[in-house]
Amino acid sequence: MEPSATPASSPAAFAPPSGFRLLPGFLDAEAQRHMAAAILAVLEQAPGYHATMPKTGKPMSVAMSNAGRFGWYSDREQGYRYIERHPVTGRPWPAIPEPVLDVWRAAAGFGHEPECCLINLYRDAAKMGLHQDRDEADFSAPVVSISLGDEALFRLGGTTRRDPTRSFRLASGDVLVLGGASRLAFHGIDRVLPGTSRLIPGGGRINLTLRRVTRP
Ligand code: MD6
Ligand code: FE
Repeated sequence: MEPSATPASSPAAFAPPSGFRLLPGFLDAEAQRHMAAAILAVLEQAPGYHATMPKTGKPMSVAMSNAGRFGWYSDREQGYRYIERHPVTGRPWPAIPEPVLDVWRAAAGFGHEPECCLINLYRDAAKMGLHQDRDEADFSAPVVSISLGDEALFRLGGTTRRDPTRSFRLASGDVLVLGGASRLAFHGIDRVLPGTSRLIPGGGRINLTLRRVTRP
């Protein structure tokens, strides 16, 4: 796919790193409803929390939770890491719902199951700064992401922070794969477009990112 143009001030041509795949409309409306219900059930067991930035302790605007053996977490003292229990309830994370595993099996092209499903919940003006996913032990497995609910402006760059970036819309049901060279591409969410979907009760957007954490 060809990402749409960014502001004309963009200093250099943008080419998505290889291994980047956008699968628009991967989930139909019924599959989206089914998956949203499964994720809301996970959130009942493992409520969203606001992780805090390493060193500064500034809370992230996105609420997070996890399913799977490992959950991604961050706080001021110990920074970004994976933990095996919910930071507030102390319970192990719920299992990754089967329909979510099915997306990984179909899209990842990797012969081992994911170990983490990070749930990002965007309400109101929540956004996510440009980052790399690099807290995992092995970058040979891709990261597979699933978007549910309101549309978002996703920004994708290269493997250094200075590389040119492009933004494009992610809609409910879209699946994105960062594999190969794009596995370590910088990316973030500039903003969510409120009212573009009715999938999530109370509005907003849920993004699921599926990863391997350990080496198989
Ligand atoms: C989001 N996504 O879509 C944030 N990371 O809300 C990510 O941070 C992400 O979509 C790695 C691979 C795919 C992603
Ligand atoms: Fe990410």
